[in-house]
Amino acid sequence: MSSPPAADVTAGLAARLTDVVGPAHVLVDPELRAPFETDWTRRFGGPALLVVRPGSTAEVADVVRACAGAGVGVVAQGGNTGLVGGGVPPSPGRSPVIVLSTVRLTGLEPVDNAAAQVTAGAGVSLARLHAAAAAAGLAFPVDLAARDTATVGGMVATNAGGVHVMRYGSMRAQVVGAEAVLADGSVLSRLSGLVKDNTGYDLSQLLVGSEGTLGIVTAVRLRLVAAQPERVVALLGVDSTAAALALIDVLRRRVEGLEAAELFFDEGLALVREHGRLAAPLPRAFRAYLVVECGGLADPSESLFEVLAELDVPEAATAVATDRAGRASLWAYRERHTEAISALGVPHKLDVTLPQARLAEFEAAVRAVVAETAPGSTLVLFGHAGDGNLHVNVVGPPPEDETVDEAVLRLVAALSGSISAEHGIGRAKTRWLELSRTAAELTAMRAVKAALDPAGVLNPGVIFERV
Ligand code: FAD
Ligand code: 2HG
Ligand code: ZN
Repeated sequence: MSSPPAADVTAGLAARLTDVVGPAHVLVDPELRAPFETDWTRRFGGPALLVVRPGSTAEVADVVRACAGAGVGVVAQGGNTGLVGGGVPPSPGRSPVIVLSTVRLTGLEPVDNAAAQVTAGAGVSLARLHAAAAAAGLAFPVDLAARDTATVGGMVATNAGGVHVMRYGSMRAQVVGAEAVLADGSVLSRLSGLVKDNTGYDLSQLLVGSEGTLGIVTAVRLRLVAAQPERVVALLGVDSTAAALALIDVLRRRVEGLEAAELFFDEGLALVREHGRLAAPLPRAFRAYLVVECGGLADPSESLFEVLAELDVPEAATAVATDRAGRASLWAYRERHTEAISALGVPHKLDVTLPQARLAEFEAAVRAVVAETAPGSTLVLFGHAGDGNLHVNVVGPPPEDETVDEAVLRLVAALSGSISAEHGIGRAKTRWLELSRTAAELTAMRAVKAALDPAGVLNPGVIFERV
């Protein structure tokens, strides 16, 4: 993008956008803009010329056209729960942008029972989608702790994962089609719900994981699954990551309806307990903990208990719940890690995947690397062990000091992992993209970006520092 526009460009753009969406939905006042300008972690953000809240796909298209014409970038924002700074403006002094909030794109069509699908506006929250699917006797299988605020559009744009990937896949696996506005204001609409449709490139899937850099998603057609009303959650104490992985290996093969296998450690548990004033989950302490969940049409707990008994998992290492409240209280020990860490300070978040067989090796190595590169900091590890995905959180180094980030991501690359499992590259990891992508892949990715957004209007500085 060109150099920063003069104040009259902002005023002109505000007037033009007011014509499109009405005065109530163009926010120029710094106080009104503020919540849209800083990310959830408080580590990323910067000023937007203004925030605009279009109410329809046609309005989104007009907004994008007006911004492209004025040489101003567009940062799409849903629930602003993203953890890599992709949904907020860049730090001051970068190319000028506006924030396009999808908060008004909340249309939710009735569930199509014949197809087991639903069409949702980009601004629909995950919790609302869950409720709509449940009311129709179905389920939307992606779940994550930010469910009340994270939006369908943001989840598609980041290819969100969450706690059920091992059974149902990530967001990508649920997307049948999408509607989106491209950088030139044209509209792609693939919402008919055809499951089989081999008519060339799958443009809807291209948008999945594109983090607002290829198009503004305005609506999505999503696959639903059979509800699994009978559920059991077990919190299991184990002595090491290797023991946790060995347990997952058996559960995956022997237990019906295994949906989640989530790992955390004693230091994370202590933090969560203190933050949430929670009692100890088990009669004695362990080095590591696994939360597993199974769902089925019939009660899956017998199958789980049988395997745990065969494996001689002691009673003192097992807490189990089948009722809704009990299940939620066991999940709280895992789900509340993110908020407990944020209460300590602004975290460095490194969301990484390793080949499953190297996860235990990584756990030991990352502890050593963090101790060496960020001495005195607090390290909290947890994550989706069933997918080889660990969340490395380091609190202590100032937000702009990237020494520990660099060291951890280089370790991940050396162990053949990925520097982003589920949160994306955003603004946080652009420097290290080549650790996980070959030169040929980067050239192809840049070619896609250049073809769809040659002027770099959509989310400049996200995924690629420069196109
Ligand atoms: P935002 O934060 O608003 O935006 C995220 C990215 O998507 C940005 O690049 C933005 O530009 C782009 N974007 C947003 N809307 C659109 C749109 N309509 N069109 C195009 N681009 C768009 N993530 C996981 O994967 N798994 C988890 O388990 C998980 N748990 C979390 C728990 C907590 C407590 C928190 C705070 C976050 C968690 N996250 C998790 C991260 C976050 O919730 C997801 O990344 C989610 O997909 C972001 O949705 P959002 O609507 O908040 O998007
Ligand atoms: C989770 O799995 C989220 O809870 C957040 O992906 C991870 O806070 C984090 O690092
Ligand atoms: Zn996660």
